[in-house]
Amino acid sequence: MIDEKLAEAFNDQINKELYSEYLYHAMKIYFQELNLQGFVNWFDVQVQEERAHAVGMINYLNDRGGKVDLRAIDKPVIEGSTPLEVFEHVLRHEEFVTSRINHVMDVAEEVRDRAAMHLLDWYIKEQVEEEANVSGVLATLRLIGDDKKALLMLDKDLATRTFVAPVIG
Ligand code: OFO
Repeated sequence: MIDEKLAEAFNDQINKELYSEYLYHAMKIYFQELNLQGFVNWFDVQVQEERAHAVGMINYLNDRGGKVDLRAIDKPVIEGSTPLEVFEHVLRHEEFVTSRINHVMDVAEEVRDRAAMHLLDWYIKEQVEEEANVSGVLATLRLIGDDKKALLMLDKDLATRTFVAPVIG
């Protein structure tokens, strides 16, 4: 049976992952309105990944005999009004999520739950990848500046991203 304090940390993180899904849905709609279909695809993959992250924790908590407590998801608010600013927001958000996953790991260490630490190792590695992915797009957007042609080339590139269901744990 999982420690109650750790179960609470997981429940809080499940809410954060579902919020991420919701936020990226809002950003997907932002790019739909700009008719940048490659960006739409990039966020669609992001939405699916966040759902998988949440479900991974829900299933884990359930397997460990913890009570899954789904909470209200905040209204997503996009900070910024240009593609560059939106991606700056994505990076800030992922850095925040990384800090929250680290917090769940801190609790797992405190209650000496080795099985949970093993699972959380996967999430910590995943956050490294998340931040690297976003930083890559952000760097290109900074190079692009106001060049519309270059923006359309990036859009084409982002259209090739595909969702691969993660094997969590
Ligand atoms: Fe779940 O990694 Fe992004 O937020």
